[in-house]
Amino acid sequence: MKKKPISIIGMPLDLGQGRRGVDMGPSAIRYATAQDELIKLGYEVEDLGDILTSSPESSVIEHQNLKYLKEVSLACEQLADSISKVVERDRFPLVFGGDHSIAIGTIAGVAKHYENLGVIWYDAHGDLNTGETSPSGNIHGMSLAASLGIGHPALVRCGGYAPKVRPENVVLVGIRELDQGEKELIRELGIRVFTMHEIDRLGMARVMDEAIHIVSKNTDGVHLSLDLDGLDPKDCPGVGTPVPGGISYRESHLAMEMLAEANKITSAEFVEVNPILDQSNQTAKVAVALIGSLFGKKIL
Ligand code: HAR
Ligand code: MN
Ligand code: MN
Ligand code: MN
Repeated sequence: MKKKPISIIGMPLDLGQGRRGVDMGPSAIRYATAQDELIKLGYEVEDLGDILTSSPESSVIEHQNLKYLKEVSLACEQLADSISKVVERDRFPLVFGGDHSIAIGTIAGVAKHYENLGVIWYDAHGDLNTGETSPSGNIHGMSLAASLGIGHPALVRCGGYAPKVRPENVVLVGIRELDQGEKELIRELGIRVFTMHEIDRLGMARVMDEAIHIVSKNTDGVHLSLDLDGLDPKDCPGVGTPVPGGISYRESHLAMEMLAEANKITSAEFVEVNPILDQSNQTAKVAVALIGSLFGKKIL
């Protein structure tokens, strides 16, 4: 990866889901010395601090099928603004979450600077629900759909435009839990999904070769949206919605190393780190280790 200067932004939002603690994700990742890791790799790094977000105590749920819609969309608008300025300054935006609803803001800020943005969605979940299909009403399960232009206008139109990405430029990796409406949307849009089945069967190397090919084919930038629950809960226990049978620690490093080699990623976010549910900050440490590999760290 070319050593473009990096701007870190913390997004301590926890209103996109129901469990407390994910708002402390940015602190946990910083505490795991993310910035030092990048400096050691030769990058110039600035930390822009955290976006201001509302807390559950000061917010009310107005719609059970779109919980904290107003607060989430406002925070995402602010994140989109900050991200956009980082891209304008020709720096690499690196976001620490926060729950996965924040991807709505990150992608809104990035996508307006590219004709066609590719997206790698590394996750146990599809995050392809809408207020109509979601079993929970949690917006973190809707962020990829919103980025594709599907869902409530307050989410879909983040940054003042829609859609951000085209289905043919998106790949999902690590998927092992989808709701009925998500499965239907995947078929309808023809989105390429590498479930755990494909990872087991083809191996991570082939999956990532294909994934990189798809997201870089007709695109001029590629965003990596990495939900730590994509990894197996044995390696990443500090997440709000763990699903057994996930991507291994080593497979994840291989994926990041292959992305570094391909040199295509132009923005990234690491989300869903919940230190309250974690053991000794293990999940944040995994995030930082993966960030190292993504930015070119090699064993030898
Ligand atoms: N699909 C379920 C829902 O919409 C669970 C989503 C859990 N999501 C995340 N993001 N952790 O990947 O509620
Ligand atoms: Mn909070
Ligand atoms: Mn997710
Ligand atoms: Mn997930």
